[in-house]
Amino acid sequence: MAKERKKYLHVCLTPALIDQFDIKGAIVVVIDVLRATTSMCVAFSNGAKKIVPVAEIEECRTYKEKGFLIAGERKGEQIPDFDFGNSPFSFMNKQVEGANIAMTTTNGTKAIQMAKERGARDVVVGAFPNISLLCKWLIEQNENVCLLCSGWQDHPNIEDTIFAGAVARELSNHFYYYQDSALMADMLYFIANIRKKYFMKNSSHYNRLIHLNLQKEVKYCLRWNTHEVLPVLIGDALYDVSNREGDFYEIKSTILKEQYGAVSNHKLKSESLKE
Ligand code: 3SL
Repeated sequence: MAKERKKYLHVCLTPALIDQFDIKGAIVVVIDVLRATTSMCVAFSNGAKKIVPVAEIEECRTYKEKGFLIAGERKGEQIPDFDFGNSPFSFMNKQVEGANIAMTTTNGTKAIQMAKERGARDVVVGAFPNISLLCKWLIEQNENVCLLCSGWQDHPNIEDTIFAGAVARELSNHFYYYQDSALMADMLYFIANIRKKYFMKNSSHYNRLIHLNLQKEVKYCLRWNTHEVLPVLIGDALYDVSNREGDFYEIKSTILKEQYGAVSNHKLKSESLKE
């Protein structure tokens, strides 16, 4: 019997490069370590029902009338009149339990939308709090993977690249590195492990957040495996699929049925079996 080919692992260092990769049918992991994808993990771990990632502020605001809590940040600061900004600590809150949340951030939510629009099979959220569970799930899926670093306004950044490198290292026995960017991320992670403080302290977004007096948040975002959650985009919202019963396609179909109600089976099939 022919040996099955290993799947590819891409690392896309910034959303500006996304069209260099064929992500149709692949799993895209959106990474925004400081702080969007970390905050999403925290929100789910505190019981959020779903999170709708929205690129623009105005669109996010419209969700308030639909009974959602709205969260958003620009330049690191909470958007006035929103319920939350983008602090992981703000989602450690009773209000979050069972809540529907709409969220807009400078880079993270935009990257999620971009991956979806380009026909990814699945879009999943990655950050240090859920790194091990994420890697385990990616290995089980046996599908091409693209690690999409949100970066900062279309520029690569150190923290997302280091995280991509940590994931790449963990997956390296199971996947082919597709481009040098995967190897670059892997090497940066290796070097950063030796000089952790040097890399973080010289990163632009670290310094942006430190100027906003957010040292504690940065420290929190860099802790590994603090939240066993796996937020996956299903239809228009992220759901934590980590503790749902059944196989992944069953979970997707159930959630899509909830979203679309009695819409045609055809629609359901085309969404849930997108491969
Ligand atoms: O860019 C983003 O999506 C945010 O995570 C940036 S911030 O950390 O909230 O400034």
